[in-house]
Amino acid sequence: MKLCRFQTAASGSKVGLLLDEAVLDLSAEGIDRISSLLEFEGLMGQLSALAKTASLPRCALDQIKLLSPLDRQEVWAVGVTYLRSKKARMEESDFSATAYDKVYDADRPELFFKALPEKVVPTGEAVGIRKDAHWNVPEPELAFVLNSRGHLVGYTIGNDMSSRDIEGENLLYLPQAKIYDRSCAVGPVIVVGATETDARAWTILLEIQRAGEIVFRGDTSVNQIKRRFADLVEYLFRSQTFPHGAILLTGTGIVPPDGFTLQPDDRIRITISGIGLLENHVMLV
Ligand code: DO4
Ligand code: MG
Repeated sequence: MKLCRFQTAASGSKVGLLLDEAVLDLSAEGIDRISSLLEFEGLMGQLSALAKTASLPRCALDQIKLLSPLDRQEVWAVGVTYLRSKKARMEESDFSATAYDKVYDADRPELFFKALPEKVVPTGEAVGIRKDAHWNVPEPELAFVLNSRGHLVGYTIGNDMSSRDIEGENLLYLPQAKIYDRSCAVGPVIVVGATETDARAWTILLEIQRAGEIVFRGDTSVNQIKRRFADLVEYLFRSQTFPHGAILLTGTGIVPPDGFTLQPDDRIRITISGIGLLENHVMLV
């Protein structure tokens, strides 16, 4: 089952169930917030029943614009969950290298705040690269969708845009490397009903296009994530409540070569095999 937020030319934001050829408009059932829907007990059963409700309005896919599939959830991220990320972080920094080495093997993961929901960029809109950075990359990541009880109720795709020169200069600059205008994209949909075993079989593919040419292509498997999904969620919810749930980006396992940096107008295409495609172009912010 795929959930989304969308709008039409005539409407504000709505919650929908994405079918092959159309979106079922769940607002006709009084469902107007995706974060509230994700709180339902027996979510899959409820969605299956809604999918069979013939009276629900359908909107053709070419008549809607997809919004990011979150409304009130904070976005957090976990870092250094793939060996590839640990190596890249150690290479880009000098005196902070041991911190990355240690956190990769530590019980406690690296967790950091990434974005407020209203700052998240949906598929089709521009992500940002900072004007004061000269080494910028996308980080294509599986994202957990968590309700307020800390239940992993779905999966989506996240792009943890990052300025590698800023994070490499000094670990204390990490918030500036990670949090700025348009630094986080999430979407296009939330997949409900997949297990950790299903998700670990998925592939993540990153393609970057410049003037119509592919300038970087890389892939990884979700199964390369070193930590158990439940452990990541447990640490995020330790001593912290999320009244509207949260989105957790789970780290990157794809890092372009060191000579590569994003440029304005590049197109970033992130595909996760069980979810779909998150596509954004790049602008200076
Ligand atoms: O420690 C820096 C951030 C790492 C990160 O964002 C990742 O591994 O995806
Ligand atoms: Mg990341």
